[in-house]
Amino acid sequence: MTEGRAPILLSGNEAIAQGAYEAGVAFAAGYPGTPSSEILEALSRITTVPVEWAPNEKAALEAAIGASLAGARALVTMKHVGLNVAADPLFTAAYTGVGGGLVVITADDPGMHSSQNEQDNRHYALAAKIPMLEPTDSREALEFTRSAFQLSEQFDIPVLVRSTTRLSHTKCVVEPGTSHPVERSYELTEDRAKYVMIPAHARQRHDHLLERIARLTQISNNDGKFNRIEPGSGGLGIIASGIAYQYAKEVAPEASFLKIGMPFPFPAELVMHFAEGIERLVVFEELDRILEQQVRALGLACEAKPDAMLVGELSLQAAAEVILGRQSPPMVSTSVPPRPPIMCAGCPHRPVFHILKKLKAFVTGDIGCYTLAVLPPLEILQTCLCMGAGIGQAHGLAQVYEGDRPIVAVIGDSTFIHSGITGIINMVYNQSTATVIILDNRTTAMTGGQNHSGTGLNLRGQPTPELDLAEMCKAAGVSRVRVIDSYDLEQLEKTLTEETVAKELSVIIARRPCVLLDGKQAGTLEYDPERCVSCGLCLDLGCPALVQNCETDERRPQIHAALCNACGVCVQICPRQALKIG
Ligand SMILES: Cc1ncc(C[n+]2csc(CCOP(=O)(O)OP(=O)(O)O)c2C)c(N)n1
Repeated sequence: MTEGRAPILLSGNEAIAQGAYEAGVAFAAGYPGTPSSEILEALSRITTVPVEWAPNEKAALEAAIGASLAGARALVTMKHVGLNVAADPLFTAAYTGVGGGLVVITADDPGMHSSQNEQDNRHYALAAKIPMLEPTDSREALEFTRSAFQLSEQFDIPVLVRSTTRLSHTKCVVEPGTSHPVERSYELTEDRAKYVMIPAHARQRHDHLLERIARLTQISNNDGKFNRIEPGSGGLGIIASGIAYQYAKEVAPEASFLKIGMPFPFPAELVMHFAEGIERLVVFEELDRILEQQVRALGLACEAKPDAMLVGELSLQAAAEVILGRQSPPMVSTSVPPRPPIMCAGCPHRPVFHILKKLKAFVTGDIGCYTLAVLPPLEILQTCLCMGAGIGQAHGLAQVYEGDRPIVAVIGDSTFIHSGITGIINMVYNQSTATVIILDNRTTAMTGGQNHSGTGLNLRGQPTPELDLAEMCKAAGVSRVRVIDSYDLEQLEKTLTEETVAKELSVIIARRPCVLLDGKQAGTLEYDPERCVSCGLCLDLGCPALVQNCETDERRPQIHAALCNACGVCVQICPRQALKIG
């Protein structure tokens, strides 16, 4: 990604970063989350301005609002569910408006490739009264992001840019431009009527917001840049946005299109104009019926997808079915062997779950690599709702459950920093008896290994003060805090047994760097078939480096030497020393 006009291949995420760079972004913050994570990483490679991982999306947005207050152009990135976390400042930022342009990227995940739900964040634009731009490819991702900063300043309002997984991760040719640093000095602005949202000020700002949205509606109807009519031949007219537009265009290139690049404010006049002379109007959009409902509310008859397509991604087949009324065979062979996600060989989370299983604990979970403990053969995770929820759930369970099973919450280090500490404060305050295990693998592994406040390194990998999770829990009032090595099975079992029987809150920090950070341990795993009694205990770990030997019906392991990281956990489990690190 360089300056100049030579066309290059960029993913949607890289194009968003390039657009922000070209707009002269002066501050960027976010929290990782697929499919958005690469935006800040790409931006950090092409600019020297502050580009930061925040502990969560709310903190990221608030920091960007601060930079914008001083007149700086500021970018915030997050995945769709991140906007739930950031929604509180977002809604009121629509009232206050901005100083420098403020652009919020929401990367949605239709089909839930890597998410716990597939909410359609276009709803946020309507609910918060914030304009939204929705590009259909990398070229538009760049242009729309650049334009979003201008719109934000022109209309004194944050601007949402919505991407989806297909757009974020698909590469196409774009022509990058040069950066245009904004010529302004950043000042401390005193404007309490605009920025202090006491009810008396907020009422006025709400009126002002409606007036700003009315002016933005003119852009939405008339600008031609975001929402535009592409005349075709015949009587078929298609209203489409985002990636759905690409599918529709491919199956019906002759149709007339109203391409929606700004779904909010909705271009009602343009839609009415488009519908004139159209014999058959079809709305084609991914996830919820947001455009369709607004088209129908204008009294226009239209066709749209069946309910079955409210779930998951659309496709060329879906477009053919809805627009052409015909079933078509898949354009790409789908006979790819399934490859279910699995914790890596040597993952330090695995031994913790092995012991929890032994203790028959009821484990409330959270989101991260460790969520995979829900799958066979571990099958021990009982809940996964949203970041931080496992701690709250364990507390609630422990307050009412009177049986013998230990109640244990597991949470990753990044997730703990994101939203775990309030749960701990709640547990201390309300005298919980549950156990919390922080699975501290020194990274945000699930989303690609990003640094966070606990790693001692910032987004660019430079040293920065390291948050001490144990001290943080002690400061919150937890008296039983223990730090152990996740690979040390004996210590793990002893500690977990002691802490789960204790009738008070304990926090155990199970620490060991992610294997993808730390690499292979010294030595090579060796197997002695003479000693093996086929108990299968090693196989029950579910390590991909140890699979059942298919040449026998007995539960004997076979070592995948190329995968094994020589963590030695299976060696500690084997009761007959049939496995050893040589
Ligand atoms: C609100 C929200 N933001 C971001 C994400 C994306 N995400 C899922 S898990 C996770 C953190 C994983 O890191 P950690 O808790 O340290 O566990 P690890 O994967 O390292 O085991 C992130 C950022 C999300 N699901 N929800």
